[in-house]
Amino acid sequence: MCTICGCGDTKLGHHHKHDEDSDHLHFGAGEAGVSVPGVSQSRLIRLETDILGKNNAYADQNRARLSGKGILALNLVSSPGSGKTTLLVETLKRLAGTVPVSVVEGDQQTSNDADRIRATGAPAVQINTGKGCHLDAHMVGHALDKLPLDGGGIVFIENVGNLVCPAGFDLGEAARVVILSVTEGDDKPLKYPDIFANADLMILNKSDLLPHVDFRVETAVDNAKRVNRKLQTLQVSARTGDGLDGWLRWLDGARTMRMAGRMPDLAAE
Ligand SMILES: Nc1nc2c(ncn2[C@@H]2O[C@H](COP(=O)(O)OP(=O)(O)OP(=O)(O)O)[C@@H](O)[C@H]2O)c(=O)[nH]1
Ligand SMILES: [Mg+2]
Repeated sequence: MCTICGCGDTKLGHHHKHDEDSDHLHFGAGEAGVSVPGVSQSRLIRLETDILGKNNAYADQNRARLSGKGILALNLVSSPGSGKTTLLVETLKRLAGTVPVSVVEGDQQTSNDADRIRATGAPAVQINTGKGCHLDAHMVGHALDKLPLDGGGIVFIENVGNLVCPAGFDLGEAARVVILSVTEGDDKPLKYPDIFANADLMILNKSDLLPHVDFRVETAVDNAKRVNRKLQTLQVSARTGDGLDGWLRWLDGARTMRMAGRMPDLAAE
C-alpha cells in the first residue's frame, strides 16, 4: 500500500512522485491525470468515464436540438472576472433587433449575471451550481427548456468562472470561446492548458489596461498556440468597445456557417 495516500498501488510515481529529493511534486502524472487520496488511478478513470459518458449523452441531445434549428451555441469559459458578462452585455446591445439571442448564465451562487443580461432585453436563465465548479450538459438542457430557441439565432452559455473544471464538460455547444483578460498574465495558456486546448477562439479582454500591466499579447498568443495551434485569437476591450467589431464579425461568420450546417461540432472533431 502507498504509505502517503493509502491507495493500493505501490509503484513509485503511480499518481504522484515520491521523490524525496525533488522540489517539484506532480500529482497529475498518473494515467488518470489527477490524484485523490485513497482512490486508485483505475477507479478514477472509471469514475471519470462514467460521469463524462453521461454528460456526453446529454450534450449530444443539446447539440442535436440546437443544430437542428441552425442555432449557434457558444460556451464562454474563463477565470472569474475576466469580463464574460461585460462582453456579453456589450455584444447583446449590438445584436439587439438583428439576431435572436438567448443566454444561459452559470455561477455558483446569485443571479447577478442573469439580471445584468436581462437588463439588455435578452432572455436569460441563471443556473446556480452550488459547490459545483462548472456547468454540465444536463443543466444546460433544462435551461434550454426555458428559453426561446429561434432558428438562426445564438445561444450564449456563460460557464462558471474558472479555467479548470469547465474544460472537460461538453455542453452541446458548436464552439468554445475562452476569454483571458490582460490582468491575468500571459502565461495562463501554459499553466491551464486543457481549457485552451479545447477552445476554438481566445479573446484577450481588457486591452484598455495593457499600458498598466506587463502582459505581452504576442507571448500570450504564442503560448496559446503551443497548446492549440488551430486556436483563433481576438483582442478586445469590452469596456471601451475596442475590437468588438472583429468579435461581431466572428459571430456573424460562425452563425452563417451554423445556419448552412457547415460548422463542425466539437463532438465530431
Ligand atoms: N478595464 C476593463 N474592465 C473590464 C473589462 N471587461 C470587464 N471589466 C471589468 O471586470 C470586472 C469583472 O467583469 P465581469 O463581466 O463581471 O466578469 P465575468 O467574467 O463575467 O465574472 P464571473 O462571472 O464572476 O466569472 C468588472 O468590474 C468589469 O467592469 C474591460 O474590457 N476593461
Ligand atoms: Mg459573469
